[in-house]
Amino acid sequence: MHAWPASEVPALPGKGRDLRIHDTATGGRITLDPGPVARIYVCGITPYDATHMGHAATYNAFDLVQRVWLDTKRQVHYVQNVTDVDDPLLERAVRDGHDWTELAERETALFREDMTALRMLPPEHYIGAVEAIPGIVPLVERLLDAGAAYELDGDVYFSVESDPHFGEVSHLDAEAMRLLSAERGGDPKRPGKKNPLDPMLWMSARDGEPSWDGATLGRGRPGWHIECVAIALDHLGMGFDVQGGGSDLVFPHHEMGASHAQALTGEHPFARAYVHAGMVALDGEKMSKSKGNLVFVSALRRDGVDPAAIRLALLGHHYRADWEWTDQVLADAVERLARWRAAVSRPDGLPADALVEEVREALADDLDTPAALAAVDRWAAAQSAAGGTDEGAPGLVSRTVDALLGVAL
Ligand code: 5CA
Ligand code: ZN
Repeated sequence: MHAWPASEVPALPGKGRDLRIHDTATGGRITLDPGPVARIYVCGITPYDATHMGHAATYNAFDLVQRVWLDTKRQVHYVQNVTDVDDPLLERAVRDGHDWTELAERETALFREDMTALRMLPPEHYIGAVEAIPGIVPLVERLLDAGAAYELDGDVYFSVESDPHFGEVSHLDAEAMRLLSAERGGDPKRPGKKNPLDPMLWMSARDGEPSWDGATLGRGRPGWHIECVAIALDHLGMGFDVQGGGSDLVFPHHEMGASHAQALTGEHPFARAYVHAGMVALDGEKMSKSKGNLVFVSALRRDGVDPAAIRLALLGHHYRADWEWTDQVLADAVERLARWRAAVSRPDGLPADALVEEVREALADDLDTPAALAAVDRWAAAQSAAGGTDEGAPGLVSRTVDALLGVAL
């Protein structure tokens, strides 16, 4: 499917730094060393409701990863999926009496608008689960042939024991895995499974639900993890640089995805770094479509909030932190945006070469956006207090904030 229009990324003088980022699998910070073309896969939305601030915060983090890479003069090969058929989407469509395809199309269209407004760079390949099905079926057949999958009453399950590296993304113990599996789309209690954690690869057609031709698998629809594996392997191959998503995807989604890919190819690792954003909460609970405690990007836009202020509100928190959305968070961002705009709209100003390097260094240091914002705050405060004579400075600051933080002043 099509993605959304790309906003221009201004080129800055000099060159950015290599990104040091926290990798969930190793539990520490690693320096990414992509080649001339960096490869990133970011898990996309399940389009049954509008983009909320939690989604926006997660996509903001991975947009910054790309902006740092672009600043090192690399190309970026970026792939994102849309889980446009899955249980929660079908359940919502039934609950509201909507056609599931129309629901998915409508919410995906709104997501594109939100991403465009927030100046998130679009993926080169934006792929829906439904359009990936012809590529998923042969992968499931291969896993069956290799003995890494088995059939249970017409459904096909992946055997976690087939991957010697299973567990190396999340490092959770079996009990924690069982609890999270039950919470996040798995079925650990289903009788007949070889291991309660084994996830479904192919679900045979159910009455009243959509299904597709699965060749030797029979009619059905794909499991969730194999969807992202098929899309990532097709467009990026093994050993790509970053797989990204929120921390609720560490287990089972990213653990299972890594195992599927490793069992399929005999290679390790699937991704060189697994990077996870913290959870945004509202009223003390994780913002989630299933709970309904949501602040939507589109609703704020409709209320006339400048998308640049929304983006600054996200940037004010470290991407790995769990944080709470409040009216005050937005009010602070609106006020900061006004201060920055006033500072860059003076005809000349304080030299900003050092600021460019400070912002670069902050982002290269595990995307430390609070430090990057503090550096711009300092320049803006000094500029407002004293001003300067460097004619190029305001333009350089606004290009820096645009190129590295995605905020148009
Ligand atoms: N379609 C799958 C991924 S393949 C999915 O998780 N979709 S989602 O719509 O539920 O979430 C999209 C992205 O937003 C995921 O990376 C998820 O981790 C992230 N996300 C969801 N809720 C929050 C939240 N409250 N805070 C931060 N990120 C969140
Ligand atoms: Zn995914």
